[in-house]
Amino acid sequence: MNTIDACRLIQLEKHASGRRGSLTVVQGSEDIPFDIRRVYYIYDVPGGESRGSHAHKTLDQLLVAVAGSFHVRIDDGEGHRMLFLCQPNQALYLPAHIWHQLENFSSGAVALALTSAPYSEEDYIRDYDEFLKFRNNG
Ligand code: T46
Repeated sequence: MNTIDACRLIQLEKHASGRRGSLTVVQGSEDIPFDIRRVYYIYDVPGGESRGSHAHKTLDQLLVAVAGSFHVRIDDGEGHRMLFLCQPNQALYLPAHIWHQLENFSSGAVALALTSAPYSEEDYIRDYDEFLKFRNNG
């Protein structure tokens, strides 16, 4: 069972090309510890709204603030931590079993998620008491 200590910030390489701007690459199983099977992104989040508020049974993810910024609250049932994502070349590795919530989105923020598996509603635990039971039985 993963704890919040397994969540970590990964510094991605930034290829700066002067006036032409910057480019960052994420290679599955090289820059991050899983193969990338799916990509989704969250945007147009109104001020004060949050996303997530669930845990995954098996899904590993990488979250990046490719524009703007947001906070990610991570919780393993015993402790919690708040992380701030604000750079397109910094990623949060968020493994399975961690309750997470994205909040405090800045105006224009875009949260990019690279994931280890296709979408499956069965993989979600959306009730916090059920999450605690899952962790205790795991
Ligand atoms: C997560 C946080 C950070 C799909 O049809 N396919 C997909 O791949 C995804 C991710 C979502 N959807 C549908 C399911 C819902 O009808 O899009 C709708 C919104 O999804 P959800 O309410 O799960 O969105 P969030 O922001 O609460 O959660 C998402 C991810 O689902 C989740 O894996 O960790 O962002």
